[in-house]
Amino acid sequence: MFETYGWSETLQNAFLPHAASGLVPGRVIVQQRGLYRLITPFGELNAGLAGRFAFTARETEHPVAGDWVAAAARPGEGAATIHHLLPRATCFRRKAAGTGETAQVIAANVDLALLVASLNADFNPRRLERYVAVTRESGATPVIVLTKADACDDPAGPIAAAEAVALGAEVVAMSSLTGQGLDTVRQLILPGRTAVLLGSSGVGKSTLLNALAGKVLMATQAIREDDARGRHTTTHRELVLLPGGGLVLDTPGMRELGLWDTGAGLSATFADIEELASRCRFRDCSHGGEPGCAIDAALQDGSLAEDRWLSYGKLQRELAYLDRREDPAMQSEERRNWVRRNKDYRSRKREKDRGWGDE
Ligand SMILES: Nc1nc2c(ncn2[C@@H]2O[C@H](COP(=O)(O)OP(=O)(O)OP(=O)(O)O)[C@@H](O)[C@H]2O)c(=O)[nH]1
Ligand SMILES: [Mg+2]
Ligand SMILES: [Zn+2]
Repeated sequence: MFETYGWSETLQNAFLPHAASGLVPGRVIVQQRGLYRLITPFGELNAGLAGRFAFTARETEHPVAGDWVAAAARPGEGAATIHHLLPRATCFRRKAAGTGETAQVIAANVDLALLVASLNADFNPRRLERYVAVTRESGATPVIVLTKADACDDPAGPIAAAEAVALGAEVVAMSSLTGQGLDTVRQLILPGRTAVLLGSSGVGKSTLLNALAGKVLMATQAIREDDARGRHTTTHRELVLLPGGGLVLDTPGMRELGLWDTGAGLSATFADIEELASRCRFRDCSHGGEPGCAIDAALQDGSLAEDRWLSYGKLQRELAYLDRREDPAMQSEERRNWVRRNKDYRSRKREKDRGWGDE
């Protein structure tokens, strides 16, 4: 039973020193504030952090759903105490809500990120694009899941819009109601592999999990009628073992993942723009009206969508902002340049006043 939760040889090796001190391995399947539920060789145990661990570990090293830990088990009491975090294979991080000063770890050891958006409302390709970037950075594989196909008269438009920002990520249109596309999603979640559901409240993440599980494990709730937004029904993160052997982590809806140092992810998501930029006549082209600028040319002939270019600039600015906060010494010249170029572009476009916010 325990092995089916994704235990591997790498983890076994990392765990060896802890085995010597009498601890057992466990995976965090539920995380609700400071309380954890672990799956261990003794079955499920409720757990808290050992005082010393809570005191010395950095915030980002506190266990989250999906993490593997070394714990002292008290099976008689159905309880355990977490002493160590095992190394993470992948890690989803975002800026903490509000301040943007500290990273918040959302989920760990995730192989596949199901980036969920609803086809009938609140469809925002720009947000999907950022989710794809964050996912690539985390080390997990992004898949765009478009839900509520049954409630959409003309899914072709949104599907094409999603494909345009997916850059290689698979796009699945599905319905948990009719079962359309459900098998496609199911087949992506291989035995022993972990998928996380990410997306706004009300898009149908928990409904999809229930459909995959074949029974109601998570509560779901109708979205509000006045503004078609979700109600934040799911309030904790929970990892569920599917009948087919795959694992799915349900999460509370979030409006924005935010960004946390997506250097590599960003390049993958905007490979086309970076390829274009490499064709500008001048190596240090600011894409601000220089002769032979490939970006300008592409914007003019329409082969590069203006939205996409602006979206790229927005991500670059977020990154530059994070760079400054994270480590002033590591500010990269390249990123500062992009900020400047984008400002140039914006001032030239100001009269059009498209509005920057995307929400
Ligand atoms: N028509 C239709 N409705 C769906 C589908 N999937 C989910 N819904 C409905 O959408 C509403 C919200 O679904 P939830 O699964 O609770 O959404 P969620 O993403 O988990 O929301 P949070 O937990 O708040 O993040 C519910 O009323 C579901 O019945 C679908 O495929 N088709
Ligand atoms: Mg939910
Ligand atoms: Zn240029």
